[in-house]
Amino acid sequence: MTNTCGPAAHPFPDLPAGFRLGAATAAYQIEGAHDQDGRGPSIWDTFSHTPGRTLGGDTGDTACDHYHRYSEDVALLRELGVDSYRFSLAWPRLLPQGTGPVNRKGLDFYDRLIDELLAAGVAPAVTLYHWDLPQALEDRGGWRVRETAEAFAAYTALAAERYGDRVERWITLNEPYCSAFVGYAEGRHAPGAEEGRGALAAAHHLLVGHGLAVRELRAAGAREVGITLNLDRIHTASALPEDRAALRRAEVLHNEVWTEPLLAGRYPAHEAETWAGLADGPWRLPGDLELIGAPLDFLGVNFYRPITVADAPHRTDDPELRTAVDIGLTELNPYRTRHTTMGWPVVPEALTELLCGLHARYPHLPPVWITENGCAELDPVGPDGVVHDAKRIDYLADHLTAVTDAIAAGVDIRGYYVWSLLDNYEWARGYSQRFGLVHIDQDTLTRTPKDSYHWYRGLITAHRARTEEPAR
Ligand code: GBH
Repeated sequence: MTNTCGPAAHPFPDLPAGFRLGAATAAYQIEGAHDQDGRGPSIWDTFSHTPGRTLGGDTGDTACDHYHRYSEDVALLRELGVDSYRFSLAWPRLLPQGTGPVNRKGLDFYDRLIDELLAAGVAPAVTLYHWDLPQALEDRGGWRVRETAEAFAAYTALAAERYGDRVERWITLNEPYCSAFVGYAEGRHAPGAEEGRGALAAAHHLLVGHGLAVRELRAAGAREVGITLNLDRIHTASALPEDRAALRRAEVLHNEVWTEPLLAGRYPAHEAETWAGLADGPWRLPGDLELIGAPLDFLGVNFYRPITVADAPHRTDDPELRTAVDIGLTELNPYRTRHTTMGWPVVPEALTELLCGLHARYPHLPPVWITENGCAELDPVGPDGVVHDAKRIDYLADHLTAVTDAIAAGVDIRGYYVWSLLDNYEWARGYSQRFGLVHIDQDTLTRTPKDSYHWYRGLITAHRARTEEPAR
C-alpha cells in the first residue's frame, strides 16, 4: 500500500507511526586525515598502503575529507531531515596506540561533530568499531588474542564517559563476521590474514569484546546498547542432502556464530561439523557465554542481498591447512533480477524472510534496527548538476516496503539507516563503488545530493506529516 508519491513518481512505503529514519557512514570510509592531529595508524592504513590489496591501490588517506568538512555533512543531514545519524569513532584517533595515552584532539573532533548534530536536531548513533583496529594492537596479535577485547573495553569506557550524555544509540561492533572471516580467513580485508584457528579465535574475541563493552556502557549509564550484524538470508542450490548440509555449515559461518551466543546463550549446534573440531578452541573461557549473551536494547541488522550456497570439495583434506572459510561451500548466483554495480542481486523479499526468520527462531529477540541498507550505482553528475539515480530510489523503496512487511508479520523493527549518506571508500573496492545519497567528486570533494537524497527527504517529510509525529 502506498500514499504520496516522490519526485520520480516512486511510491513512498507506508511506515508505521514512530518508525525512525536515518543515514549511516563509517570513520575510515569518510574521514581522511589519516595522519593528522595525532591519529595513530589502523590496520586499514597498513592494508590499503600494501600494494595489491585494494582496487587501484585506493586508500582512505583523504576519503571524503569529512574530518575537515564535517560541518558541511551535518548541514546535509539537517536538510535531509533524518532523525538520527549513524557514524563510527576511529579508535586510533582516540587512542593512537590502541591503549594508553589519549589523543585530546581526537576526542575534541567527535565532541564538535556530536554537538553540531544535536544542534541540527539529529540524534547521534555511534558505532564503536567499524573495522579500523589500531595497528599497535594488531602487532600484538589483533583479535586473535583476548587482550584486544580488553583494550576494546577500555576504549569503550573512555568513549562512553566522554560522549554518553549525548549519544542516543551505541553499536559495539559493526559486522564482526567481516572483521573475523573477511579479515583473518579470506584475507580480503585488513589485516589480510588467511587462517583457520586464528580467525575462529578472532570471532570469539570479538564477541567477548562486545560483552565487555556492553558492561562498560551499562556502567556509564548509556541509553541504548546493541550490536550490528550482517546476517544473511541463505538459499540452498538444491534439496540434495549434500547441499542441505552445505546450507547448515553456511548458516553456522554467516549467522549462528553470532546469533547463538548473543541471542540464545549457546554456541552453534553444528559448529563441530562445520569446522571439524577447530571451533572449540582454548580461547573459550568459562563465563564467556554469560558475558556475550547479556541482554541488548536492540539488534542492528545490515542487509544488502541474499546468497545461495552449494556443496563444494574442501580445498584441502587436512583441516590444519584450511582457513575458517574453507568449509566446503561454493556460492552460486541463480537470481534473475537486477544486479547493482557490486554484482549483488536485488531481492527485497529476502530481507522480509531474514527478519521473520530471526523473529521465529529467537524468542528473546530485542527490537531490531536496520543499521545499513542501500545499493551501489555509478550515476554521474549530469550537465545540469543533477544525479538521476532512479535505481537507488527503487532499491530503497522496495527494501523499506520489505521492512514494513516484516513489521506486519509481527517483527518489532524500530528504524532504518540508509547506507550511505556519502559516496565513500568502499574498502577493498576503493572508490569504484558509490553507495551515497550524496555524490562525491573524488577530485574536488564537491558534494552533490542525488535524486535519492531528495526522494528520501520527501519520504521523511511525508512520514512525519502522515503519522503526526511531534516536531523534534
Ligand atoms: C557493509 O559491509 C559495511 O558495513 C560497510 O562499511 C560497507 O560500505 C557496506 O556494507 C557496503 O559493502 O569484494 O573483497 O571488496 C557489507 C559486507 C563484506 C560486503 C565485504 C563487501 C567486499 C569484499 N561486505 N565485501 S571485496
